[in-house]
Amino acid sequence: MTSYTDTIAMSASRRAMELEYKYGAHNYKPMPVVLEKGSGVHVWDVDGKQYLDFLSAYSAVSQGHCHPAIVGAMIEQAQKLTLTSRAFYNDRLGECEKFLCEYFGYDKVLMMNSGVEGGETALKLTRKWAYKVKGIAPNKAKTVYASGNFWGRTLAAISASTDPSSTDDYGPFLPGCEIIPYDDLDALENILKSDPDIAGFMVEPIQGEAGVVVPKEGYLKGVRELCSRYNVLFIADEVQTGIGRTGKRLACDWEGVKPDILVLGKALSGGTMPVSAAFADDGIMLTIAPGEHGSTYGGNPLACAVTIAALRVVDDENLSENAEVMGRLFRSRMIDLQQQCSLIEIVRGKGLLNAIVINDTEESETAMNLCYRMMEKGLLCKPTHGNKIRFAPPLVINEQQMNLACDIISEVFLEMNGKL
Ligand code: IF1
Repeated sequence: MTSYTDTIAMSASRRAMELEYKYGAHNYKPMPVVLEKGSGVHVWDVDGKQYLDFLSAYSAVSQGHCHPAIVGAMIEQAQKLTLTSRAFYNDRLGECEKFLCEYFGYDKVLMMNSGVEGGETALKLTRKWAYKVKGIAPNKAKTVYASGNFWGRTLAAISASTDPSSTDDYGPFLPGCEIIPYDDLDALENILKSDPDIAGFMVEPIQGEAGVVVPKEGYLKGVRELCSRYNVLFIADEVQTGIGRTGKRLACDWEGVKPDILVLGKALSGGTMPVSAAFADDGIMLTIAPGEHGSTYGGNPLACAVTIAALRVVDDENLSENAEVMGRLFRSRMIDLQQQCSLIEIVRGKGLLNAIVINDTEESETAMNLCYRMMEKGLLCKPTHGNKIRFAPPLVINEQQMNLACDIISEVFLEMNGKL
């Protein structure tokens, strides 16, 4: 018998889902949970049930939900000045650009909004550099990408995609995109050696959407060396791997390489509002002249205030170091679980960007069923590409919370294992 309060709560959940279904585009199929509150590593649904958030909005909420220092900075700035456009100067953008350039070690930064706009900015910078510096013939510049890449949903981004769910029925595509296998330095050298029109190689230091694919040790060093040797820009898409997620400030820091163009997004604003950025030194960044690129909201005062606060939290709370320690705890617990559970094929990741590859086909429902069971037990995560489950909690997670999460994951996997 459903109690009165259950009926009300259920109607609140059902109402939210039905409204989205009736009035919203059907471009997502969310897990059946309706969230209304978040704090730190936790979120609560409309029934008041608490969950450990192990998706962190795909690594955007790295500082934890509604971090008081970030929200405080947002409220303070929101009561002063939120948007001026770039038609005029304001007192926050220059300060933020200085902070960002010193923090990440570049001459200049171009601030945008969504992560894909950061990628588009990197691609446009690469084109400008190709024609104005490298001397490639007009409209002949090409950019190389790795198969399995994901850098957003715009037509330029999907023109580089090898995933039919991103590309089907969206043609025609942008020309000038070349695809090589990920984590394959021979393939990269072959294409750079054979085609003088290559201007850039855009790559994720760890492929997130592809299922947290970690390349071999030395891959990033090899990319850096080959791009330098063949005068091609190394563009690192760190929208998902950046800002402490893999246990270092940037995933590229694990191999001590500096990309020519760095793209950041997501956690740059601590999950409060869309803020992205493309970083480059003057020889590349100054190829774009006034009026040749921009965005209404790019680098707005509110975004600047939030960005500085969000990055200060990463440093003040040692979130990169915590990601490294908590990530090792997670993978060690999952590898122990793997000894008792044939469902687990691979445990992989770096820092707090991890995934479990399920011992089943990509088409099977096993991964999704595991996620539903974990949701019932208070942990939110979601499969990527069928049989991989990504686990990416906020970097503020502590040992007690991580062990509780691993207990839930172990319970569900062992129960499901017994049933298969
Ligand atoms: C969705 C995926 C993750 C990204 C990398 C650029 C962007 C993303 C490495 C673009 C965005 C998001 C998009 C979001 C789900 C999520 C995602 F599943 F789509 F692929 F994280 F893996 N570079 N990733 O991961 O940033 O424009 O979205 O701000 O589209 O549902 P954005």
